[in-house]
Amino acid sequence: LARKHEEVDAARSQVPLAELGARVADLAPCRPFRVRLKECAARGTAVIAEVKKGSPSKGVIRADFDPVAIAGAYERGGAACLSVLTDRDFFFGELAYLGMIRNAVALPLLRKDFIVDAYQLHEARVAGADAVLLIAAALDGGQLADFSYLAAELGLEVLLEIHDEEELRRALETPAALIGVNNRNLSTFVTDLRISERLLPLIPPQRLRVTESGIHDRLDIERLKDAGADAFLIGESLMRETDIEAKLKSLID
Ligand code: IGP
Repeated sequence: LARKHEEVDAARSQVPLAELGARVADLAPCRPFRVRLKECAARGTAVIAEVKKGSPSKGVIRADFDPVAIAGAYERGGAACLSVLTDRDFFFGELAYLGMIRNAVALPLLRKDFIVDAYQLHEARVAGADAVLLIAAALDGGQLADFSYLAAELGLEVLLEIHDEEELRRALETPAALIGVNNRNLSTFVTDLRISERLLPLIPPQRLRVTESGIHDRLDIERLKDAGADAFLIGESLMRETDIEAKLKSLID
């Protein structure tokens, strides 16, 4: 995360916060992330499909990576919303992918990155995000509260990611409407759907319950629905497919 702070400082010296703030005033309203998930969940299966070239544990997972083409395939395949990796150092992402994808599809977009500074929330809004990921493991209670409040002021929705009971307890102290249970152990990178089976039932149903990582097929989705999942964040198993649209359709119906 030290590297992330350096990255933010570099961005801030290029475009000062005041300048980003001034741009926010002229932006179109955000696309409704939670409402779209709820509508898709009511009709069937709400998938947040992730645009991700690679990851720290797997390296590059798609050599012919074209973020706009992938976003189009996700939209045609019936995705509810998209998650866009913007972290460059670990996930081969770019902030600019948000704007490119926003111009190409009508779906709400999540900025997937490591948010450690309020500057990144302004940056997300200006770049074209409708929602941001906040990771409980990386933020203390004060930061979670401050970032949630600022996100709401900027019109951004928050997906608050947790890995265990202690993080869940802190998440429930914030107003986050969307809570994500990450099935990936942060130190080993191993995914285990039993993490969602343990934690999803502890989340009050007024919050929208998202399960993240390690979801491969229709069987996984049925199993996680039984545990109380309202929405599914899926990256790698889609990104590895030649026919992304067909794979997504097979997960949804
Ligand atoms: C997607 P998967 O196993 O389907 O590729 O996982 C998503 O959950 C994962 O990319 C993720 C992530 C994160 C990435 C979850 N939380 C935080 C970066 C930062």
